[in-house]
Amino acid sequence: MSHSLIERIETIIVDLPTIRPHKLAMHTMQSQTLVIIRVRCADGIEGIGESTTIGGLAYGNESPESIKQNIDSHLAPLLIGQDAANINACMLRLDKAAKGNTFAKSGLESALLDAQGKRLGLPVSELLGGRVRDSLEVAWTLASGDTAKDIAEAEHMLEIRRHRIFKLKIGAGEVARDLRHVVAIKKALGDQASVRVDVNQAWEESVAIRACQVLGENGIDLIEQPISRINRAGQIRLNQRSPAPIMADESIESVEDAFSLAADGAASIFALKIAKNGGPRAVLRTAQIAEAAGIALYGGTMLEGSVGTLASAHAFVTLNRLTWGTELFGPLLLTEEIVTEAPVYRDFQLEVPRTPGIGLTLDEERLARFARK
Ligand code: MUC
Ligand code: MG
Repeated sequence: MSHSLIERIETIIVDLPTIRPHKLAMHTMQSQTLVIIRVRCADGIEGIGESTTIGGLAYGNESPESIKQNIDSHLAPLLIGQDAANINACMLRLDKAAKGNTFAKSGLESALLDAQGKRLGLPVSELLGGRVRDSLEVAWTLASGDTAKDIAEAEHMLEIRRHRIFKLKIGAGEVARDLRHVVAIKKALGDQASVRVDVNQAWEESVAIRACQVLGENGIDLIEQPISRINRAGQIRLNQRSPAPIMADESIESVEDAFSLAADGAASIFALKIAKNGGPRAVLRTAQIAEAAGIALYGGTMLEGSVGTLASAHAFVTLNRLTWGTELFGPLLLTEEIVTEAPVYRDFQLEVPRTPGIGLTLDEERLARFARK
């Protein structure tokens, strides 16, 4: 009888303050809510994972509350009594019984990987086949909504050598104003920085055609999800016309989505997100599809806290080419930590721990303080 049987799964909703409001096309975040998952095994090992989204139901199909409920009522009972060391069998069991729910599955898969890493004394990156780097370039999102504030924030980040890639969240306002905002920031930063935009699906194709042209002509390096994920034909046309490369983000809600986008030629870059694929192992399947299709890679985020961020990072350090870097800055947007030692950001990079599992320990006192009552 295996000692690594799963005995207990706990889900905890945690509400944390952010350093400033974070303005996206569909929602302005005033705080962030994490779902922390603890998987307790018979051998005394506990794996931790995180399932986090943005703005309740504003961004994806799952909210923190639905993630917790679906794990507690449907997914956890399927795993209790199963062997935590067989992650394949555990995840197949979930996929067989539950459609979608990739955010919830991602947190569970992360926790199983963390537990197995701790059991074997290996970092998650090594369970995923081995890392080819120890750190990842990390972009910062400028999303205060104010041009002058965003320029000052970017200059500060360059000065302290924390970020040299900046992503601007646009699409909520009038297009001409958004374009002026982006061009002003690129002009102010010049060649010291890579400036990119994320429209979060807000434009219609008729608007995006001109806007992508202006962005490309003004030195913007990358345009993320300019139009709706539903408009596949429009995405294909834009990918052919835009002078700046188009990245698919919301268009990828599963590994199967990634395959059909690649087959259609609807983007030249994929944003990889563990939450949208069903975990750190699942996201690597999307990466393999992209690699085979000649599509470049970017390590995306759902603005997770430290646990979800490092779970993503362990997957991303195994990739051969991560041409567009990552945006794993979630912990830096939060004013409070729930782990004993925060991830280290240095010299434009996030360092990925070599300690067993994900490499983090929950701070019980802080977790209790910020857990939703
Ligand atoms: C998104 O759409 O990419 C990632 C960074 C950020 O500021 O928002 C997220 C979500
Ligand atoms: Mg995006």
